Amino acid sequence: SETPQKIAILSVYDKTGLLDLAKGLVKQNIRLLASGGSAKLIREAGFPVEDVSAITKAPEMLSGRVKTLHPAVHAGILARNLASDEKDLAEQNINKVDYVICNLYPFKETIAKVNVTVPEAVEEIDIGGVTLIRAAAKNHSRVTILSDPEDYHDFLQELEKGEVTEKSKQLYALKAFTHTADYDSAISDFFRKKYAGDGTQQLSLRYGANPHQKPASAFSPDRPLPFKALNGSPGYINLLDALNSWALVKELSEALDFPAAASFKHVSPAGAAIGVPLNDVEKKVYMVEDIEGLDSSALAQAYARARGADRMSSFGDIIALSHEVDLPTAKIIGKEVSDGVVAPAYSSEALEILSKKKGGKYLVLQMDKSYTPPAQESRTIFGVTLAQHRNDASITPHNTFNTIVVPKESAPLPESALRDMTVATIALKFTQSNSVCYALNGQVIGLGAGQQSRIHCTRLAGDKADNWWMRFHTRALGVKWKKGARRADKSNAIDLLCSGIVPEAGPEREDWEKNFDEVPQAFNQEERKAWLSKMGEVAVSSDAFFPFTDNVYRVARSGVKYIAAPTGSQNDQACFDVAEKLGITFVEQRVRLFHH
Ligand code: 93A
Repeated sequence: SETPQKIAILSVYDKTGLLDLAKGLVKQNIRLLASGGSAKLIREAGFPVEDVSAITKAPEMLSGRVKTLHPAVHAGILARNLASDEKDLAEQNINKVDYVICNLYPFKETIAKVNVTVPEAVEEIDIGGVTLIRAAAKNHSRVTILSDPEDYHDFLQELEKGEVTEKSKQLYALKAFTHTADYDSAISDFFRKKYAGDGTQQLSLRYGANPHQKPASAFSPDRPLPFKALNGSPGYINLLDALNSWALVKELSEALDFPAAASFKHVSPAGAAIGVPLNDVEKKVYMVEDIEGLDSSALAQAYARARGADRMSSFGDIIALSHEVDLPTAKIIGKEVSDGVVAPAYSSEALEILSKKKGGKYLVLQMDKSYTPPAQESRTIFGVTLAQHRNDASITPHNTFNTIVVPKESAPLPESALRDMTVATIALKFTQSNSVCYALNGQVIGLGAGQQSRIHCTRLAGDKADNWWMRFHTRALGVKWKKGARRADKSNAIDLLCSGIVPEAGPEREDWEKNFDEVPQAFNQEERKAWLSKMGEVAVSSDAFFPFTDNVYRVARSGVKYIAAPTGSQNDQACFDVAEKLGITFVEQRVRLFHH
């Protein structure tokens, strides 16, 4: 039997290239059916074309809202080369459609106009076109869908040679699906801003990472945002810090079944801790001796430790707290320079104190405690989308640190070591890589982030741990401050003293001396060495393996007794040997924890 005449349906908003395409189709003896405007243009150019209504036997209605939506069109497109489909078509006297050419109403262009109203936007939501495109794309094993005028030329060339290849049909279908997906996300973006842009699902941000990066926003495409601003409004980097630090304290608190706190800066922790009770010396070093109710709040003690670890880095932090914020915790925060806090709840007195900070602009975020992020996460770098499974590896004291490599005949690890390895390792999971973390007493004492070389990281973190320990030296504890010295100035002055870089003579020295009533004597090498040699029982964790033994030698100088690290380096054995020689227990931690 004679092959039936092929049919093309044309319905395009963007009429670029339409006449050349019509000409090429007619040349191949293809029957053209088109919607109102498309048909008119083709007809006026002198090519044979019928209105879609010729097959639907129904007029375009509702001012064009219904043009191509009809079984005669969609059964013609969707029918397969199956006997049952053929039978259905024959019964209804419908012909198969072979080519669909369609592009959509200009929704994006319309909403880009200033002050566009919802009714104006609504009129530009294409229904029939999307249906044409999706139907044809669905049936791409038989039907060709052209949704981009750029493709007309190549399509016609293929057609002149015979038929459109399978591969081309697949690529046109892929483009079609992408086109409708992009179109639909523009529509949902528009309505999310209109109907849930009050922070429930969409939040406008002042700017992105930098003030010139506008516009900026945070949104959740498929559900409400998991946080609410109770005070202040978050910036882009605030949210990077808040979401990462919240994840950290949630995990840490669950892993050790204790309230946890973190102090974040530039998307890495400056400190993180659980609320191990503080002794009087610690209270002094962490500048919390005068906080009422401190001893009865594990959360406050956790934050005192997180903030106290590296006071320099914590200046202007974003704080995460695992439990409802109470008065003692709010009182500590009230004294510090900080940008914001995220927690699952706030007592009313705590919220009152926090809301007054920074002239009333202090950021207070309430996090939905039960929120679990989707398994898949993605982001765009230089226009390219990267997608991965979220890092949901679980780190727990009793499952993660079971493999003791050296010493061979090791006693079980003390609970305190397991706790500190857990603190250090969970902190690393949320630290920009490379990262190395030293921990003691349930808190981070030194963390090196974002170094390209591991040994630099190990040194940086170790130097911070040393500095932390020097702050417990009687001379540092006994410093006589000038009356009225501010907390931040004290932290800076102590840092110079404890890092062993007290300025010699000159204006910097004079500035430093201004902080004191009695200028403390700088530590000499022997004093430092003697005091640092008293540091012990420290745990260190690394986000990836130690490539060289230098790391093991370095950690040993900062009181490390326990190393938790992934293995896989060519120098594994050499690292184990050095650890053993130095009396360090080396625990294999099987999960690599790069974070970027
Ligand atoms: O309002 S619609 O969603 N209803 C329809 O049935 C329909 N069919 C095609 N819009 C519809 N279209 C769209 O009309 C196409 O996607 C295309 O953008 C436009 C082409 O209209 P015309 O051929 O009248 O210029």
